[in-house]
Amino acid sequence: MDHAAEAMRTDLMTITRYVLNEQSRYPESRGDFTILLSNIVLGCKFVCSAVNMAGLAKLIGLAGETNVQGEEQKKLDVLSNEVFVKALISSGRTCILVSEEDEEATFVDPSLRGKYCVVFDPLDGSSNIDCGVSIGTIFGIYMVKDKDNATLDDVLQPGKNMLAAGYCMYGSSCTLVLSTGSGVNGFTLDPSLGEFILTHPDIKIPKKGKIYSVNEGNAKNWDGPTTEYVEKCKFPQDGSSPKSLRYVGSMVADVHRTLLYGGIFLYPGDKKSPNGKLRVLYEVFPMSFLMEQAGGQSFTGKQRALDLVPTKIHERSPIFLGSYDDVEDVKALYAAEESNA
Ligand code: AFP
Repeated sequence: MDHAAEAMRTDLMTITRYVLNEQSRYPESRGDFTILLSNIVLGCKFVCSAVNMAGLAKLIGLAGETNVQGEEQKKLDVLSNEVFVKALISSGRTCILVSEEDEEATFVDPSLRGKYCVVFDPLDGSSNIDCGVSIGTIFGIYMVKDKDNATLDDVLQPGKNMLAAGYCMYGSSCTLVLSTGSGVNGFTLDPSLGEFILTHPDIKIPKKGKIYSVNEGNAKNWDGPTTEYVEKCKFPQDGSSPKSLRYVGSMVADVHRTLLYGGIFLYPGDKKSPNGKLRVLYEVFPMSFLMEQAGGQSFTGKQRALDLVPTKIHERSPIFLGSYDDVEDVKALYAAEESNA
């Protein structure tokens, strides 16, 4: 028997243990972040189990149907939002919540307030639920300046001010990818234990990739640099092989693949939607934070994505993120366009 291997296999690094280890590096820490994170993890486990049941939705009445008992059931994205909002408020560690599902930010009752602001999309890619494609939850965490005088400005901050960001992907397995500002780690839910176990330590994105990921159906409205970049992916002029195209249409799945295999994910602005489709606070920022922490880059077409200062909670921005060299190529095309203007 290989005792060393056996010891590794039985020495499980759960996400809670990982965060507690991180916390012990800061003697002044009182465990607030660990408590907040365990409530986020609870929300992810709930959504994971609900998503796994989605195929049975017609039978048991999930997804806005009436179930066999004649009760109205909530749609999965609405249900997921309620679970996250309640878990976050009851943690006693949050002050402001911004959810993709809610038009207004939620200011937590002063008696339950803590120091963190959480921006999140409880179920991103929800139009994919009915066909069983991977979907996910995306979140970012800021620190409030003064919890007794919290204002929207506490969340309208550049992404570089986030303390932590992550996503949970509900796919063939349930994977939570997290960065607390010192690298990126991936944890996979072991359903028999009900625990997220560290399976992808210290994720680094390849410096250059072989895959591009974009909704090419929008190509007729793209600007010059995007059109030129995608053309170069298909017909490279430097002797390299063309890149492969992969596009799920579910940001968490497309970004997860990009993070692990390398390449670039783009949702550019176009003539119809100059700011693209994706939301700054709970899509662009958390994914950009993770990309940078994994050694990649994220660019809006004008600037580093994490430097953007949002003025509205549901603001959108074009986004190009992924392997360092691939994003560098996009930046060069935008710089060339600007110098020709
Ligand atoms: P849904 O939540 O409506 O499915 O949108 C998902 C999403 O916001 C993001 O996850 C995808 O990357 C992007 O939209 C896909 O958009 P297109 O369908 O326009 O390609």
